[in-house]
Amino acid sequence: MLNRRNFLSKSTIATLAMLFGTSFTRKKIQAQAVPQNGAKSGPLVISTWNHGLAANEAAMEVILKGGRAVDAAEAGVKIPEADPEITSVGYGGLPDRDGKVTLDACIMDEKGNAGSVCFLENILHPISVARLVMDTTPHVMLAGSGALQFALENGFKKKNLLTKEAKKAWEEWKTESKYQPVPNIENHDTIGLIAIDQHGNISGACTTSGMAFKIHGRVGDSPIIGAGLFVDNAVGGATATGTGELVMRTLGSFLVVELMRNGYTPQKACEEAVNRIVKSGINLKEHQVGYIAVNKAGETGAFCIQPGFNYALFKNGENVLIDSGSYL
Ligand code: SD4
Repeated sequence: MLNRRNFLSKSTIATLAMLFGTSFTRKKIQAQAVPQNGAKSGPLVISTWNHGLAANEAAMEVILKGGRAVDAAEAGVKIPEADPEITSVGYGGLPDRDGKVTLDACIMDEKGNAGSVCFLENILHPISVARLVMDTTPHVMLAGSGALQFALENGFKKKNLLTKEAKKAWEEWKTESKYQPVPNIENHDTIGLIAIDQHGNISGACTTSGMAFKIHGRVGDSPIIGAGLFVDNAVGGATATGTGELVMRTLGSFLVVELMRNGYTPQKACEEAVNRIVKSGINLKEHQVGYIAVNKAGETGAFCIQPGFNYALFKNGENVLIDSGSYL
């Protein structure tokens, strides 16, 4: 299970590698991370939590090969989706209260196209199913058994996503069966990632196994376009993590992008989106919500309700983990 020590060791390794320039990839990246093709900013990848470091690496690799931001975003979030140690995304994710791992994911490209799946079971890469919904159907969102049927028809294979460790955690939870969201632990670790490619185009992806031990059938903010993720190539992109219900009620990522459209910096826009939640009068101590955002100029921002949220930023050849500012 992912814990604070893992958080530290992964980020420390990344930071050391960066400082001493031992990574060939990073040297190559440093040389190329400048605006090209008339873009307003250099390539950039920003994503939630410490697992964003590895996701950013995979995404930047795609960008530096000349790939589109949408391909980068998909490739990036596939890393935590496949990692069994990450108990809040894809394989290894903590199940719902019935012991089923159910997945939510969405993706948006630079043309405003969007694809999404929710309440999907037994598929290793829900983000790639969301991508296929976007690219090959007239729809935006497929749910549950319909999403699974669509995936299988398109060559995805069924996989049991419930690892031994996640099953054990569920069995322990069942002894009390008490649902109490706790901020900044494994049940609030969605990966949301926004990428800007060498052409200055912006795209994003968001994927999660959602709240641990949720009611079977519960869908969070992550697959909802405008809640868990929103991108407008003329303005910027934003993505959310945390208690999905609070993000859905305020359509948080759309709000952040609209605020940026109206002149807010990414930082101020994230702060205002958190303020909307704060003003609703919820018990702040019981919840975490974090936003990250980037605008067309490559300026970034992040804000959350309470300390503990961090994000990975790959910019100017450096991939670093940064602590977000918080309301509390
Ligand atoms: C959800 N927002 O399903 C997701 C959970 C999350 O980090 O963010 N985990 O509500």
